[in-house]
Amino acid sequence: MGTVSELCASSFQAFLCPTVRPSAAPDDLTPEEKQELENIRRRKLELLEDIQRLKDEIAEVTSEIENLGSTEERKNMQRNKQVAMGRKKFNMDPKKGIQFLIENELLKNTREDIAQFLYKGEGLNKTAIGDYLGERDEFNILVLHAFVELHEFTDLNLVQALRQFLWSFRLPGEAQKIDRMMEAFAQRYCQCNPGVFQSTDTCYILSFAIIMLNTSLHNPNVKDKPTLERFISMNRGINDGGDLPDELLRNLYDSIKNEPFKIPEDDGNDLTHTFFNPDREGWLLKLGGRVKTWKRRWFILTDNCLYYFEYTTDKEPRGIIPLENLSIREVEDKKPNCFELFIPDNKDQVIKACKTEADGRVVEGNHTFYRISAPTAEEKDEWINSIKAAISRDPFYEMLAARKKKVSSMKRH
Ligand code: 4IP
Repeated sequence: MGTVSELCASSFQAFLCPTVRPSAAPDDLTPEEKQELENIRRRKLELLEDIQRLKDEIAEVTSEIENLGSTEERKNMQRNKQVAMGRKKFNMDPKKGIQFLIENELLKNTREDIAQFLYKGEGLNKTAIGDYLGERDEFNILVLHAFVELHEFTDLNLVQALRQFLWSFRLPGEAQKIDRMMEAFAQRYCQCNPGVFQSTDTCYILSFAIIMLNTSLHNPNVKDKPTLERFISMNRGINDGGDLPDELLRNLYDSIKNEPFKIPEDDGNDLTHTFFNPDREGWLLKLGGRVKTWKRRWFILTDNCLYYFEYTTDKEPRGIIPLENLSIREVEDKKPNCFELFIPDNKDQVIKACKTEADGRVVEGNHTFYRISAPTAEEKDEWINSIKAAISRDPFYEMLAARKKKVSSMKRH
């Protein structure tokens, strides 16, 4: 005969392993013992029912979780697809792309969220980012400021900050846009580094001096590479009438000299290549003004003027042609690879220029057009492009010049 505890143990075993049937109650049990055994059996059944219920519940919850997972996954996939579509749209038309993302609740219509999206820039074309940030629209300007504020420039020197900034999007070619963006940059830099410059204008002008230095030092077309001394002297008086420390300028100069700016989507047509510095030099043939003789002259394109020299080593040019108000076109001539500088809509007017007479006197030129022949078709194209870039009158030069004048004329207190 099993004891109650033995019976309990076998019941417990049955409870753990329900397929094992407990043995039947022996006949020689007292009524109390029988009752107790009965209670245990009932309890066991109840527990088994509980377990089954729990199992069912677990199965139900698991299946719910599984279903939930797959809907969540589906939703995520759908969302990712839409984000990818939004990015594509943005790259084709930034405004439409942003609108699409907002309409599909993938982006909040706040300057902070949009700025963050552009700053992360995942899958976005940097030219498109630049276009969006450069827009004149009031909201875009707010986004631009939020975007610039996402950059951390604290304790960076100006070149390091510019490297970071100019890599986060591609500067658009339009003067007003560049002005707005560089103004926002200068403000942010000064905010992160108080006390480095006297004013935002100083930071703005020096930023451009650095961009131009980058071009002059690294563009193979520029033969005359500025020295540190020239860079320092070019930036005299820009700190609200005072000079910036030589040490600071030296560090910036060395940094650019050792490593040029990295420009996004660099197709060689970036502002740092052509916009600021279309300079070029080389041998060309030039037709005389009154007397139509061809002369081989060494031409230098710089400061929006064409200078020509008899020899490369000459200090004084034989002639200077300011390019302002002139146009350029290709022309056919007996000489190969010809192009011509002329005044649009006025073929009889003499071009404002100066030349040196045989006796050394500097006089006004006599040309109504300057016809020039390049040694090769390729050089002709390069000259035309460089001259075009130089003569496309850009208000940006004026804006920059005005700012420079302002900070140079300020008296420091
Ligand atoms: C001269 O011809 C040269 O071509 C000059 O070129 C030119 O002046 C003169 O133009 C032209 O008469 P000759 O040397 O045969 O006399 P450069 O000054 O390069 O020597 P430009 O104005 O082209 O410099 P006119 O306009 O002075 O005739």
